[in-house]
Amino acid sequence: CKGINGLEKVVLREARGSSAEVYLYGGQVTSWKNDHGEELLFVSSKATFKPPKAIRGGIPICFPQFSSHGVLEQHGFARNRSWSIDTNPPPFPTSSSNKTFVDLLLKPSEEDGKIWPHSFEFRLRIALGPGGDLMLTSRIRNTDSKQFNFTFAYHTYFSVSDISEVRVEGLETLDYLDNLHNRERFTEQGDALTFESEVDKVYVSTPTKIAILDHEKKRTFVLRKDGLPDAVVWNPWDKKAKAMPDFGDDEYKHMLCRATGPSKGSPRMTVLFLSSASPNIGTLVVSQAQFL
Ligand code: TA6
Repeated sequence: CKGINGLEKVVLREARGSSAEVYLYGGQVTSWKNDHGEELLFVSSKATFKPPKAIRGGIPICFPQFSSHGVLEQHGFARNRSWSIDTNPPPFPTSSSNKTFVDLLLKPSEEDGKIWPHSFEFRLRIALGPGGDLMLTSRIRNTDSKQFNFTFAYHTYFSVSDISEVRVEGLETLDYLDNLHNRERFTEQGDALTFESEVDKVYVSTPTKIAILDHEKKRTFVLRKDGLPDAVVWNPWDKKAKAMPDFGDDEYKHMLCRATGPSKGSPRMTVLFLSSASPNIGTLVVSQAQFL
């Protein structure tokens, strides 16, 4: 069906009520709701939904280049191309056939071939499990015999109530490259991560399970991943948020309103998060649950 600005989108609905919304522009998940109808992903109210700019929020796909590590535009071009729906997708293995899913495909145009001369087919499967889990699987196939390298990430923006009330578990004691310090390598301390200023870190060799705990909403996101060794944690904080045209001052005020406790004034936003890697299969499963 049609989404914002007439852009095409697909809506997945699962029997118990959870849902996901996917824009063909960017192959981007822009909404994921649990069976109470609560939105779990963050999309900026200033997101433009206008090509050629990528949609600010949800789950942008960074490919064939993550970040600015290469000659392409930041995070590659997949997030601002129109993907197509595969109307005859290969089935799921029978063990997990009870999923609602859509397969999107991206093939390079002639123009893409000029900036990145490689032939490929990118299949992105977006599935909702019976419990409302969201599962993304990427398969990047070389369609000729010329080798290529790429980097890739699901650049997931999670919605949290108040960033100062959030903890991330699973990254403690790991090494990370700090983008705010010339990608210098440091080692994380022994405690779960908390947030009180701008963060932009790439954790290396992370475990397959990472958890995000939102104490105010009493919600845990559990991320399980495969073929995605690194994890990026980013929050622009107040100054950078203001400098982003598609991020919105009003959101920042709203954040201020909601901020409580010692980190008063900290942005309520997302932990933007996720994983980057170079193998040709990357699966991410995100589930969420309330805790008492
Ligand atoms: O993953 C973190 C990061 O690379 C940051 O350095 C930050 O600038 C961000 O992604 C957002 O990038 P974008 O191109 O979407 O503005």
